[in-house]
Amino acid sequence: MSGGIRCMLMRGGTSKGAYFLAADLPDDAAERDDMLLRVMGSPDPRQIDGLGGAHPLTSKVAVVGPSAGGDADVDYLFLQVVPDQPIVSDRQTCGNLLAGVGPFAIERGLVPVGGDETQVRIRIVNPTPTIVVARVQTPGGAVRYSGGTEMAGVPFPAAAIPLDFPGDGRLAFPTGRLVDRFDDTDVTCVDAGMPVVLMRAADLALEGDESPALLEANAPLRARLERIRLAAGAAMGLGDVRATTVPKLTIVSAARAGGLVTTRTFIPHRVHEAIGVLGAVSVAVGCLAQGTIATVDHLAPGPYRVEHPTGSFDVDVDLVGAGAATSVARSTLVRTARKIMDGQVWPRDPETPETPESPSREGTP
Ligand code: NQM
Repeated sequence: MSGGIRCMLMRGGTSKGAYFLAADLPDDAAERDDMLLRVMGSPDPRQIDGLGGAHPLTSKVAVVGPSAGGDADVDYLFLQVVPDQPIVSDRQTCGNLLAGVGPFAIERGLVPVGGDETQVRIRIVNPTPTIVVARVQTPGGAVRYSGGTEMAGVPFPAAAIPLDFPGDGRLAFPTGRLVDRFDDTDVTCVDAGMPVVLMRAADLALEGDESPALLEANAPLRARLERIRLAAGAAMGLGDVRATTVPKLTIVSAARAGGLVTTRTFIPHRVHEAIGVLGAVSVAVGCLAQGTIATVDHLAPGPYRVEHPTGSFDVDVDLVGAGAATSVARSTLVRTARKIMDGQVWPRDPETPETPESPSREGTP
């Protein structure tokens, strides 16, 4: 494929990514991933030769097409393009890019406009199929991006896009236990859409409100967290997670601003400036269930405010069952998204050799 490829660049929640129609990409996954590395400018920590923004949160791809099943309008495949390594991973989804999928599907004519609000039923195909309904504002027959909804981590308000997740009956604690112990640390492994390992800040000799930069600079902490992550990943049924971006690691401590909990999240090596969408749902579930390392007692009804480095994220979630048999009955949250650019992108030539002085690929997703 030597020509340009149709592509829309969008901010989805607190992330940014390239959105493609599935039909515009190679069918073969290996061919597609190789092309996406060349589109995004990987492997290179600066991604200077591509669309990627030199951070995992701005090096993302959404692939959208008509749904294969009858119960959704479109299928959404998320791909994490690792900035500094030649890795494209489909092992996680992204609830932030998900916010842009409804608008993108309408813009590309996959879903007809349905009045002032268009509901788009989206099947998240990776890692486990789940259906979510996005409510997109479409006054006058066109997607409205501007509006007054503020989101921590995005300095400019925009039109709200509520996302409704019906429960799917999946158990939220994949090890079958509410508390596990890895590397002499008590953890809770939870997965309510994003596999996350919860740890108490005090157990890691932290306060819990350290800055992302300070946490990323703490090499002994990072080494310990990686040992915990590898053990937890295997226990959660994710296999060998060395080269994958899941599970995430969230350090929890008491809320500072009247919310549910304070969080700092490794995704899994860089520290999130905020928190992922399904990551926040998983954290909330870990706090609401009794008997985990993060249980918060005496809760008022939701929505629950998950505090993070740049503000907070409101998650509305209802649980069914108790203990290791807990699952999510439903959850709802609100994001915003914005179309930034629509056009064609030119991947670098597959024959282009890397120059010997090109930056080191040492690094992690
Ligand atoms: O948890 C970052 C993000 C995410 C993922 C990450 C996300 C989610 O903020 O649903 O949105 O954890 O890699 O985009």
